[in-house]
Amino acid sequence: MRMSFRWFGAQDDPIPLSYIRQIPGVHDVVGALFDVPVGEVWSTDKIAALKKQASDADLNLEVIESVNIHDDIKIGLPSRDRYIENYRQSIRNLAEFGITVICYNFMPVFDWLRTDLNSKLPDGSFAMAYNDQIATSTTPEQMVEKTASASDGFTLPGWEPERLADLKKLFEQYKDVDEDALRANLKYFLEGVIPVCEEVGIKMAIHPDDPPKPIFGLPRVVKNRSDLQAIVDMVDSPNNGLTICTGSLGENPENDVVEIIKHFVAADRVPFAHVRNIKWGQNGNFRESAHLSSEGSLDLYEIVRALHDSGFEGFIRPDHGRMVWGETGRPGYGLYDRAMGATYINGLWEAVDKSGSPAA
Ligand SMILES: [Mn+2]
Repeated sequence: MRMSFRWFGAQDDPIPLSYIRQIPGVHDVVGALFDVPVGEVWSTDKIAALKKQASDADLNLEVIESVNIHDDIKIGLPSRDRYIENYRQSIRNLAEFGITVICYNFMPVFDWLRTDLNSKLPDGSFAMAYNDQIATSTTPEQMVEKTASASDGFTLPGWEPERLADLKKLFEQYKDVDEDALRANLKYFLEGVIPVCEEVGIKMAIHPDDPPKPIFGLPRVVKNRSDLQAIVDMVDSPNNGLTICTGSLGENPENDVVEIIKHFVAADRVPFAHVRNIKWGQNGNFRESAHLSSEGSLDLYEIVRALHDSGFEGFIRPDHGRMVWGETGRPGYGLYDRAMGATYINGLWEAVDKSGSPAA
């Protein structure tokens, strides 16, 4: 297991790499090029610069999150072939610089969705929350506006204003895309990129939908165990992998995250895991919580034990954290609570490892 930490780049992240380097046990940073428009090729110059920033801070950079997928690929428009060709080139370019894992998602239009980015918890900290009733009574336009105004001036991953500028047109384009069509378009994409990944040694790792259910009438195909199974079966290759995000999958109490981990890690399909907790409410509502088992609805000990005992050899990062100790910044991505999460997960891993559990 290698513990990592997400970083949004020198221009866009208030947390310097030198701080990340000081989190015990974190030697890997998860990065991306946020200034490359979705669909364009990631140039070797820009990748080289990112890699150098990491190595200058004494951090490894092997995981990219995300190389985003152009909506034309998800919709299945003829122009997808050009975007897939660009993606293949980005994979080749990333491999040249030692990248081994690419996290991505296949959610139409919107990436993750929360209805409150700054919900106050009983201990005075702030976390992101999802209320199903609010989500279903808000229009997509209102949601974009609401999310932008609550994000403390930061662009949130997946909520890039330029991509969401013409929501009406995007929704119109998706009107005939149901789950089967979206799944077929994902398969078409994977058939295009996995052979390149096999050639250059990169593992693709699809991130689950967050929340794991359809929103605004848009289809979602990465919601549960059977969706994940369908994806690994689309192209039968260890390079066609999954990012197990315990929070995203765990938002649906029907998803048995521990069982999902055991199954797909044993099948060698999990190069990357986001490990965090979630607190269930009523009627599909939830809020994010500290990573500790006792703070949420998921048992992080069982999650880490399942990863360890199944032989997980990939990267882990703590996922969204609360805002604590007066910190401000990009919602979900402050330094302190995520650093506590990394340390907690490292502690669980060490305990499991030394307790005589089967060796990883
Ligand atoms: Mn995640």
